[in-house]
Amino acid sequence: MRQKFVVGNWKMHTTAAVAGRLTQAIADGLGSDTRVRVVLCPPFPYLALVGERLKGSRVALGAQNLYPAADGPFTGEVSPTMLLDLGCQYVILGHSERRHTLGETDAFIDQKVRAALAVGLDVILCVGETRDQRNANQTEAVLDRQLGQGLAGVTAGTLARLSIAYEPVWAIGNLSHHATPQQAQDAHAGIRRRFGLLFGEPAAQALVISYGGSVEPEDAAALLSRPGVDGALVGGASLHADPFLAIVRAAS
Ligand code: G2H
Repeated sequence: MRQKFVVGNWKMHTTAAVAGRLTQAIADGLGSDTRVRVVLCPPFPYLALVGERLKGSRVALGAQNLYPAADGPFTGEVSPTMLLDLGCQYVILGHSERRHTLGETDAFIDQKVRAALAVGLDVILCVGETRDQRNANQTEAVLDRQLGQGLAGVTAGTLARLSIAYEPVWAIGNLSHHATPQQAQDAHAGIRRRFGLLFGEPAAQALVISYGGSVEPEDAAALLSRPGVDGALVGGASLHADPFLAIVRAAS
């Protein structure tokens, strides 16, 4: 039985004041309920502040990115151990905004996954096809490629610290075009099949696969009740406590 997983990805939003208030409201709203694993991923500058507010709560801290080196002349970048120092347990890697807006390749994402796992961070690896790729029936091929290359550095010993987020690019931040529960279920089944080929059936059955792409409280229950949809990676709706808490409740 896979525990449901809900992650708030704040992207490049909030201020210090808003981040503090939002964290407090979410931690208070969740109380001691541990049915769903919950993670907040604020922007880098607010990690310490959010981590401080999360102390004693059941919510874990995650980052939205890292640079795959221990240290060195990488101006503006943040290393895996710096994230650990700040109290992060999780890191989101391969998000489509980094793939498509910032030009990250599968090979670079592979390096990041290896670097994160090597220091003990839990990785949330995002995969997903564009609208054109879906229309050209390339969804499966794209997901296979992103998984094959993104998971090249994953070993049996690190499998338990990995989850996948299926985020169809055409559904992100696009309330009029989110994936239907059936589309999510089908894609998740394909990801789990592929994962089974790479790591074996028991690992595939244990793998947590979340859906991301304009998840809102109104559609969360329908998505999260589908077989194989184990969680939600939530962007816009995680920027206010009430909708985010409603999504967590829908996952319970
Ligand atoms: C997809 C998601 C969170 P949103 O990017 O990663 O954001 O829910 O705003 O589409």
